[in-house]
Amino acid sequence: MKPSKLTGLPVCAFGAAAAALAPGCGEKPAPRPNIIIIYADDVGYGDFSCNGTSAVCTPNVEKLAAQGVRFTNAHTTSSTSTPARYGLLTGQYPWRKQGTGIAAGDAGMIIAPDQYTLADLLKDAGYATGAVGKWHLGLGETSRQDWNGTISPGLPDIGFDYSFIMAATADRVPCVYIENQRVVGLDPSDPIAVSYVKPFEGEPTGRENPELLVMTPSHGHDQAIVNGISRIGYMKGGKSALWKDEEIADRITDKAVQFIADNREHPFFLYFGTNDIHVPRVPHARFAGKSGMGPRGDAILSFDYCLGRIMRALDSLGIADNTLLIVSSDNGPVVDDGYNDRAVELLGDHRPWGDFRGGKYSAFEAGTRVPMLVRWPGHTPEGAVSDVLFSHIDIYASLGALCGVSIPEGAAPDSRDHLSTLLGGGSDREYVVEQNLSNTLSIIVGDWKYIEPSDKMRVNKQTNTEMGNDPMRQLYNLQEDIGEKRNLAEEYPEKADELRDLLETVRNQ
Ligand code: NG6
Ligand code: CA
Repeated sequence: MKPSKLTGLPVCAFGAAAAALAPGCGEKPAPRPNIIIIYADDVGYGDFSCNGTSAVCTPNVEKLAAQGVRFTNAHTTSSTSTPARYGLLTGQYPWRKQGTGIAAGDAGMIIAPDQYTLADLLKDAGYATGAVGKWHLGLGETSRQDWNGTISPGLPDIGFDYSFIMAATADRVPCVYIENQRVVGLDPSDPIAVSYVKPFEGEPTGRENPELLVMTPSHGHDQAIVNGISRIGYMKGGKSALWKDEEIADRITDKAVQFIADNREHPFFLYFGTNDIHVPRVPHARFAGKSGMGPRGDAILSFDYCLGRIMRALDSLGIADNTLLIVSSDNGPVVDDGYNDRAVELLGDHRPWGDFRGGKYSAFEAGTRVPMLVRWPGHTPEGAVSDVLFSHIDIYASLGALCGVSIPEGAAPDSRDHLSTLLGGGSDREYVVEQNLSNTLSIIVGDWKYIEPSDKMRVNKQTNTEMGNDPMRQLYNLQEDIGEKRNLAEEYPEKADELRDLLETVRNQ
């Protein structure tokens, strides 16, 4: 049982249950704006032109920055997708829960139905709730889902009224859209089968049939072939339901815009996970070749365009002023993430990681310090830059505070209300904890960052990422050394001890 779920409360009904959430006499009612979180995939701090190191112009992100707050010190909880999304939606650090690492496309639900998610919270506050786009948090009970029926448990069990999702990532099977727990466009006479264990007889794979590929893998990604691109995992059937890679951005943005339009009359929460700019990068012909940086740069243009569509939809429906729009990324950037798409060769002066060290997968700043923009007209300052420390883990409690609802005991244990920071104000978080691919933890307190010792891989040679792992403990002063070049742990052992102890305290909480 969820802690205090108000089950059966119709969307936007204000019956007895909603009355229980109402403020007391004399208190100002919570304003209840619409809430949209656009969670980009693998977009680095430096990938947006508003952050100064991008060779790709992102005009819609710039417009958002001019109308709201641009954060320079915002952090996701993890440098990969599944744990970052888990932290965002549950308010619990992912390293507290087993099985929150990068999920296979056939993973069972990683957020248990009895967990009280951000979507549950907002649904109980009377919001219509929707999830569109990349999911990557598992579906069904186990990896033996029936992709041809209703996939259950699913998103309604964790608070989302509506969903139109990709099960995992574009480079993982099944390569189909799932709307409200059912595969879209499936022909029952051509059922889908998925395996992450063994290939299906007679089905070509990237490994065996490279002659069938239009884009070849640089590492991994040599299993099922869909649209001439080999993926992770094996899949058979479902031909009529397969997505077309170059249409993904349009399809999911259409659905996001539709959800907004359908719910314009009452408060809604939309979690929109873009596929851009994750591999395989296959942007629409509108963007192909337009950035001069190959598919990775073109995918950044595609992201920006989709953001523009959402912003225009809010304007044309007349609800932009009543909508809190948060744009960020699940983790930092990677250039070669497994396909030969010339991303490395064409990078030029573009610096996806900004001035930070590392990248996706890493404990260094580029792994988890992500771009973030927040706009709520009349409530966020215009064109402001915030250097205040902020973590995505706090989005949950901050939105709870915004809506004037209390979080049931035991839910969102690591999330704290930093609404004032989210809206561009002060109130520093005392510390931020981050996790890399190897589950090495680091902690930032003020100017200082401590990375715990780790024997794990130091450099991922495939992606060319410095992972931030070192058998020696690391201490950096981010104020003086944002590139994390000088390990000060030996020079300031007491500071290192202090951060280590705080990290242990948080870990054991
Ligand atoms: C890795 C994949 C990478 C990407 C990542 C998940 C290989 C060799 N690499 O295992 O391409 O899919 O998982 O990315 O398979 S994330 O942004 O969803 O976390
Ligand atoms: Ca990602």
